[in-house]
Amino acid sequence: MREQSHTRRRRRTPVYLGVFAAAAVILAACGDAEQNALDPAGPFAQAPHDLIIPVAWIALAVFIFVQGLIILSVVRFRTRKDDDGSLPKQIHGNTRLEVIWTVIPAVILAVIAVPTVQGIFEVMEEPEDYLTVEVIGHRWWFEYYYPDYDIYTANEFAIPTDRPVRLEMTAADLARSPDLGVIHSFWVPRLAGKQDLVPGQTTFLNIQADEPGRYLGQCAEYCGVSHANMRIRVEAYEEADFDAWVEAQTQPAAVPADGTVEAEGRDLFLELGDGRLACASCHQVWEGDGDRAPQQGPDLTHLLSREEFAGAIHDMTEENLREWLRDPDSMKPMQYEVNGIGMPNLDLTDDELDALVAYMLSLD
Ligand code: HEC
Ligand SMILES: [Cu+2]
Repeated sequence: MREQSHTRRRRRTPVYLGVFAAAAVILAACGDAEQNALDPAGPFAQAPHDLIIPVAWIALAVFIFVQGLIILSVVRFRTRKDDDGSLPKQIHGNTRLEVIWTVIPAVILAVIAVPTVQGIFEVMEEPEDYLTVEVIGHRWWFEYYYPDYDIYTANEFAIPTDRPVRLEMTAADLARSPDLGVIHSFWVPRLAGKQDLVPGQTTFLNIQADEPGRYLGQCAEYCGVSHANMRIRVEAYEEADFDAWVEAQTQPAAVPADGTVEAEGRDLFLELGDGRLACASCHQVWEGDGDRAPQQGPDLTHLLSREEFAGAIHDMTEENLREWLRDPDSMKPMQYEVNGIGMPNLDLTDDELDALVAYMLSLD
């Protein structure tokens, strides 16, 4: 009997070793991550962080205590050579023990609940002197609107350092696009916790960065085929640099001079012909007339001011833009033909591609 269990255990050991090795490799990837909630960069990320750490220590103490007891009993009550094979003393229920192991965790949880609930209210509160940025979750990209400056942008957005920014968030619904309204979640771990974007509702999230720099995040609520291709980039600038960014973004797009290939691209952008949807029916390039307005696709007025496109998954290079216009689905699965979501393949000819890419590259 004992022999048998011994051989079985020996044969299984390599499997466990494999699992541990895999876990070690996967966990090693967690080091040096840019999306690291354990490396808060502002007060709204600091508050939850200051709770996570003591709670983790308490959890570690409980873990060591419980595992210690398990190891102790395994060693202390193991089968010995002189064992006569009889069953150990059978115990069914022990009221005192059960009360103890119910009351202690209940007390720990009750104590942790006090600063947790307090902290939730604190980070949700409307801060003083904040900047408002409206966030709309689309499949599969984030749109940003600054009501104070009438700026639209996508994927990447700028904030001033040392000033709270209050995000007023919702998700696109049928009123805005054929998006069919799904829930997304905004998560930039170094700036704040997660908050859902819900169609037809407004949710709020405060973020703030103490130091200038780039803070990365992504959609954290499964929202369809390109959920994993829906990233967030926050550029935090010192006040003067932020003002310069605002100044640049509020400028209308330059209209290319007549007779240039860029001007040809602009004509195609407004009117593609052959019954194809115009780019301008989904995208805006604001040239200074009237108000800017939300569209089905990202605002392209200052496309080149962003370093990445399509949910911030591709570098803003000529080759990438060309491939995007030639066959968007090859760059990011959207299945426009199936559900009308995302960017369609417009069967552009090589000449049309040349002109449109030149025009896109002029939108700085
Ligand atoms: C039916 C609507 C629609 C049409 C027509 C359309 N697009 Fe798009 N486009 C989109 C959507 C939606 C996205 C965002 C896709 C994503 O990132 O998930 C997009 C993304 C883009 C981007 C990347 C923008 C960024 O910052 O991420 C560029 C550039 C672009 N389109 C250019 C064009 C051009 C040029 C045309 C015309 C040849 C065109 N689009 C036609 C809907 C459209
Ligand atoms: Cu999403």
